[in-house]
Amino acid sequence: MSEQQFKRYTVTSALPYANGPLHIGHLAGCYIPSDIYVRYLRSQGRDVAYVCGSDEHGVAITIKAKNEGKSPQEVVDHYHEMMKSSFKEFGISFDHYSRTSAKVHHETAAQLFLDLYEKGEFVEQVTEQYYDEEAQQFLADRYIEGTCPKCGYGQAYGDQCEKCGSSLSPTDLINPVSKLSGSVPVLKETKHWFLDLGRYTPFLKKWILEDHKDDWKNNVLGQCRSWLEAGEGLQPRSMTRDMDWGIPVPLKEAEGKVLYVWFDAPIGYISSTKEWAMENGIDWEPYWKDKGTKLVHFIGKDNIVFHCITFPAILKTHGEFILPDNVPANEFLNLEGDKISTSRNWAVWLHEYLEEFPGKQDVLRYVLTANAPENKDNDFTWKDFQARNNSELVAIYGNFVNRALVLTHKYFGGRVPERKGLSPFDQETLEAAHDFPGKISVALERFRFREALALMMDFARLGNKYLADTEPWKTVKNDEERTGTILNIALKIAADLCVVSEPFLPHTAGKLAQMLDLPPKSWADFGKGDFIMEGHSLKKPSLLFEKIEDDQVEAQVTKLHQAKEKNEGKAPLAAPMKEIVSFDDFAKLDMRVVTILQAERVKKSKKLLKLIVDTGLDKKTVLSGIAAYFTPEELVGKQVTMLINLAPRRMMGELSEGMVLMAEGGDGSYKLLQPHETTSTGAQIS
Ligand code: B3M
Ligand code: ZN
Repeated sequence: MSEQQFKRYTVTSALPYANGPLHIGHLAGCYIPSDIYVRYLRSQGRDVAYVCGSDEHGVAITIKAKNEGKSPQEVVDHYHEMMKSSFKEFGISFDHYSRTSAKVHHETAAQLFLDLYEKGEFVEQVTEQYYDEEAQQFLADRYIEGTCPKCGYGQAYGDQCEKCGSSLSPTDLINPVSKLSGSVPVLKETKHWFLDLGRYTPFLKKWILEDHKDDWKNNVLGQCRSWLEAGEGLQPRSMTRDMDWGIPVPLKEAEGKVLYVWFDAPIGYISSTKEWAMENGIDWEPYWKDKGTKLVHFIGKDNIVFHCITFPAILKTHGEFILPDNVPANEFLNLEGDKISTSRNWAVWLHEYLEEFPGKQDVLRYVLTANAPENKDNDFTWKDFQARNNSELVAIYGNFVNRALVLTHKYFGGRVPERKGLSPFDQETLEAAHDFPGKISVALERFRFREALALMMDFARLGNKYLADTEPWKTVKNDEERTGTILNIALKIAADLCVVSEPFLPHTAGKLAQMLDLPPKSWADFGKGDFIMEGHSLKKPSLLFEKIEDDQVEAQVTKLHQAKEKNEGKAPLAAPMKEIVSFDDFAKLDMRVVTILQAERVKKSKKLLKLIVDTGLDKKTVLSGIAAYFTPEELVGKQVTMLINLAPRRMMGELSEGMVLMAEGGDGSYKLLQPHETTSTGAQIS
């Protein structure tokens, strides 16, 4: 379909996980490109719904909550607000920003699951999955860690090894350990609902590899090809999980199970559109169901399989929905030559940037677009940030606009002078100026944002060079009419530039429009006459950009390295403090120095040791989860500390009558607590 034939556009950007603040990698990956695209479409007068929201489900959230000692709800509430405000500050102009905890979303996702269930699209399967007996929980995806069978990396996740990139399933891991309790998980049967992706392969192959081979980006086609043409074919994927955080599976027999986060999250685009439409009294359905709608998903490369394979398979088989017309995924942005990493604190955080470079949102938008990882991974450096600001935004765009306005005020009292008697150079310049909006359009419609931005800057360069070559500050000495023509042409370029730069630099374009006192103009107005006329009065100019000094960027680089060093050298984070207890509650605990008399392994348990201890009052049996750290032999005869009045508990068929006290290091190590010097067995701890 050619561009003009689309009646409307539904544009989405990946729903960011509400488990941390946003950084420049997020902006560069999918939020700036989608915002540029949408601002351009609106300027063309097209009908657009631009939707996004926070992704609030999945293990990404529950693990963060556990690490912070908070509830998942507290985590998502905090980051949802924080992300929403960063997007707003950077001018990301969503029509609607929702969240997957929203009621509409829970209902929409559950309904879609039921629709597929009723059509018989799911394969129900009982499989063995890892279960943590101590935490009494199945261990989904990233709740399990172990050694990668492919490369030997010790901390591979249940779904992926971050070292070698292999995608894994939990049972592939060697020496799996539960991240919840540190215990060795056991296999236990559980039922899940699988989507047999293999069934959709012929359709997906035709739709992606044939129908879209010419309009999708190569990096996206390449990944799709490797999924679709892999030897073993697409494997069935479970669309449900054993977890208590998420959208309950809407089936009676699925109690305690929730929808897989990658089933519900993309449906969040639909729910967000519904919310937007409801709030504005519009019908949401054409935006998802009418063939005249162009659906575009902006994402990062790690989300390609879900947006090009899983979600379209779901939409297609459901039957009522349109499929994406394009999925212009970006590659990754690195920072100062190294992978951006939240855990290593190697990132430029948006909320910090806003504090340190107030009012400079457009500078970051500009640099991240100029260096966008459009076809391959790319690097952000502070030196390049400074150079692009100083030698492009300040020296070309800012300088051109400022000269045109200041000179008009100086020579013509701020009124647009008449254009008379064009020189060949004037004509050439006007023709070139006339061509820019069209060229930029073509690049934008093809998702070539770097190219479009470079053209926008070339347009400013044209204006800047025009003034440098015509030198109105010299002609003014003896030819006022010529000077007027020059400034008229310069102001025409400035007004056009204002409109074409709005998608890229919305804050700047807003200021420029004010200085020019430009009536509301948009892309659709090109070709309908000049935007500002002779005699039009301009407002007072002020500088659009300012130079960034060496010490400012050096401070950023230093900060980055310091944060990283601190992070690498520092002791693992201490667990947060538990609730305050009264002295009376504390006094109820009977803790003693005891002596270990016997120690042996517990059959069928990799974790437990059975200890017989002398408490000074009696002998007690204790089952302790320390088999991974101590041999029975080294324990016998040792004095350790123990809580002796803990209610007895049956474990692996044995009664445990207390608890040996241990110190759990943030690195996962366990140490026994022993008296500094030998003391009498039964000594009370107070
Ligand atoms: N939250 C993953 C991510 O941030 C995920 C995207 C969902 S898009 C529907 O990489
Ligand atoms: Zn590996």
